[in-house]
Amino acid sequence: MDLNEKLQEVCRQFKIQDTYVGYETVQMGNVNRTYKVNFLLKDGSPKSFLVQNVNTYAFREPVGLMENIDKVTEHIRAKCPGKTALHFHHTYDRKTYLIDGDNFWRMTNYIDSVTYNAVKDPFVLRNAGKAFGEFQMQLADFDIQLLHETIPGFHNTRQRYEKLAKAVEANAAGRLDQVREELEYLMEVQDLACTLSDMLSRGELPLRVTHNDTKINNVLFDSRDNSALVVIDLDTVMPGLIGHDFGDAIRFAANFVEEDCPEYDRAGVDLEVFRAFAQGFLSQTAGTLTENEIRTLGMSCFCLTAELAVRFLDDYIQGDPYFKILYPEHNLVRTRCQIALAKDMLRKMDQMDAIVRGCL
Ligand code: GN1
Ligand code: MG
Repeated sequence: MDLNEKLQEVCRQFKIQDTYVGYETVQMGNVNRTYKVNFLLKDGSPKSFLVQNVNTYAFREPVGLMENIDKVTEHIRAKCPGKTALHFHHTYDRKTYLIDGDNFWRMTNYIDSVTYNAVKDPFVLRNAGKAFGEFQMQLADFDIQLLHETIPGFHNTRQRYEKLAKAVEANAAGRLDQVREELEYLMEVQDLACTLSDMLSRGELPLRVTHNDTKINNVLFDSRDNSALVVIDLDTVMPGLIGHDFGDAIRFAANFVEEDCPEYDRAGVDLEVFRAFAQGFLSQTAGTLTENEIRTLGMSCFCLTAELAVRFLDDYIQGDPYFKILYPEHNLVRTRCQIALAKDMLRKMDQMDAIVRGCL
């Protein structure tokens, strides 16, 4: 069965009975595969849905993951009933997913919106910060115990380093000689990169319910006025630290270049982007943050950037089992770009800290 037939069949299983027109592959994320499927209604008007093939190598417990998403979206919906929301379709046996062999499918409404990978407009950035801050606040009273840990130790940087060390030892893809310099740098900054993880182990930072994958393209915006409609990609909603959400958002949005840009010398943190995002994020969250959380927001950006460099490098050394790649060196280029960004963050740490203080 080719993909076209497969998607048609998946839609049928999710009880869509309209006339199938075709699909478009959506460039969304580095882990799952996403398709926009297009239909014609009886009256001839078009209607689309999103179908995703969840990567079960990354998410070993996809059923638990869907349970998390259900609970979290219901919790938010109860608080803001009229708001735009992701809605997961159900199969004939009332499941929000369809397992077929190795494939794990799910289907949601398609929300007409715009997303941004790279944006400098402070208005958009403030709105993105606000959206993630608001998301965080909406889940402040959500019972952490209800959540499955969809990827255990997801932002446990120490554990990420241990995994890297194992990959180095195995050298499964024979790529070790190409990555000596990157490894050396990451080992040199290991303790600093593990600041958040270590503080968490010592009980110095509170666990919250966090999004954990706060790329700015996970916020859908209204194309008319650039207001934020909804935060998407709830696969990694888990107990986490505020710095995981803040740091990852800055890592992605405030970089002068995209995260896989091969011109490493252009990578770095744009402080105006940092400021706009921080203003939005802190406008929602400042009142609830502890002094330790505030003090580590700037450092969280470095931690999350170094952590992702470790993950990209680990994947490259292993022969790319985890992240989708477009060409053989993709994970190496990603690693180098994140390292360049991390270095610039260390240079600008005092400025980032000062901006955070200025937002309070
Ligand atoms: C993955 O697939 P996507 O783009 O939502 C990854 C994130 C990384 C990101 C880097 C579950 O997110 O942790 O920061 O790639 N998600 C997972 O682009 O591993
Ligand atoms: Mg994601």
